[in-house]
Amino acid sequence: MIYEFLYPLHTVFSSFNVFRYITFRTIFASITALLICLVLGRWFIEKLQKMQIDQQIREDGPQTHLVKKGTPTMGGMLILFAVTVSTILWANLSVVYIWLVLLVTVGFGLIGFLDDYRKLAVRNSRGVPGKIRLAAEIIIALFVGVVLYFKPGFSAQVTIPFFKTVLPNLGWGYILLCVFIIVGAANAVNLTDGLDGLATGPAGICFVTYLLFAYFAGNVKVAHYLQIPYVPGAGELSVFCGAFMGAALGFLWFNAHPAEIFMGDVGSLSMGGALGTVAIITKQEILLAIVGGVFVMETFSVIFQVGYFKLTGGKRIFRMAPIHHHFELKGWAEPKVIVRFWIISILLALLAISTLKLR
Ligand code: 57M
Repeated sequence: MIYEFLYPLHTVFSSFNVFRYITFRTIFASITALLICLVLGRWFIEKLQKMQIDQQIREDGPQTHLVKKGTPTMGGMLILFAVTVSTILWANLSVVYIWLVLLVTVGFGLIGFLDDYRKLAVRNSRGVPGKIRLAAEIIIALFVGVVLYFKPGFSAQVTIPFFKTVLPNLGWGYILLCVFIIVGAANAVNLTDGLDGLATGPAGICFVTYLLFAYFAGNVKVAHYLQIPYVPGAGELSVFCGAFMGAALGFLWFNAHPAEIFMGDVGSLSMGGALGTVAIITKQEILLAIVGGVFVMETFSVIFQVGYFKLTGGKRIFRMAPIHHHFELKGWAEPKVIVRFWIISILLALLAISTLKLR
C-alpha cells in the first residue's frame, strides 16, 4: 500500500524513490511484523488467558509436558495479523503472487483456527475431522495450482536441486505437485510444532532462505547469472518472506522456552502452507525438502513409526514419534532438542543456498 501511495510521490519528494526498492521494503516489512508481535504480544497473551484459550496437554505424552498445562494457545492469530498487515503495507499489491500467498496464509490459518476452536469449545475433542480438514486444504492448494498453471509466463517445469539442465515439464501434473507441496508443508510444520519454538525457529530460517531465492528469481540479471528460472514479480515475495520472518521472530520472543504461548494449528498450518506456496512460486519447489529438512525429518519419523507399529503389531522404531519426543524421552532437556534442531535447520539452509553454485 505504501508502495502504491508513496512511491508515485517521488517526483515531488525524491527521497520517496526508496519505496521502489524491494530490499528496502523487505527490511521494513520484517521490522513492522516483528514490532507488531513484540508490542501486541503481552496484551494478546493476557487476552487469551482471560478467555481461557489454553492448551490441553495429552497425558500419554512425555511427563515433562504436564507443567505446560494452562499455556495459552492460538498465538498464530497474532502471527497472521502481523504478516498480513505488514505485507499489505509494504508489498506491491499489483503482483498476483502476493494475493495467492496471502490467500493460502489466511485460508490455512482459518482451517487451523476452526480446528483449534473446536478443540477448545468441546474439551478433549480432536478438532475438525481429519478428512474435512484435509479436503479444505486440498481445495485451497488446488486453486493456487490451477491459477499458477494457467498464468501466462509461469512454467510447469520443476527445478531439480544440483542439476542445472534437468527441468522436467510436468504439464497438468504440476497442479498435483502444488497440492502435494502446499498441503504437505502445512502438515509437516504442524507435526513439528510440539516443543517451544521448535517450529517457529526453523520456519523463520526457511523464510529467510526463500527471501533470498525470491529476490534472485525476480531479478532478471541475477536469475540469468545464477542460471535459475526467472519469475517476473517473484521478487515481491521477498517482502512477504521478510514479514513472515519478522513475525516468527517476534512470536519466538514469547514462544521461546519456557513458552508463554503456543501458536496452535492456526499458526502452524498457515506457516507451512505459506512456505510451500513461496517454494512453488520461486520455482524452487523440490529445494523445500532441503530447506525445510527438519520438517521432513519429523514427518518421516511419524510415517516410519506408524508403519512399523502396524507391520509389527506394536513395535516401535523411536521411543515416541514425532522424533523430538524420542530425544526428550532419551533424557535430553527440551531446550537442547530445540536448539540442536535449529542448528540442523541453519545447516540445511546453507546447503540449500549452496545449490546455486553446486550444480
Ligand atoms: C500436533 N502438537 C502438540 C499447540 C501447537 C499422527 C501423530 C503422530 C500426530 C501427532 C500430532 O498430533 N501432531 C500434531 C502436535 C501440542 O501442541 C499444540 O498443537 C499445536 C500445533 N499443531 O501450537 O497448540 C503439544 O505440543 C507441545 N508444544 C510445546 N511447545 C510449543 O511451542 O511444548 C507445542 C508447541 C502441546 C505442548 O505439549 O500440548 C502435540 O504433541 O499434541 N501426534 C503426536 O505427536 C503424538 N504422538 C504419538 O501418538 N506417537 C505414537 C505413534 C505410533 C503415532 C508413538 O510414537 O507411539 C504425541 N503427542 C503428544 N504427546 N502431545 C504423543 C504424546
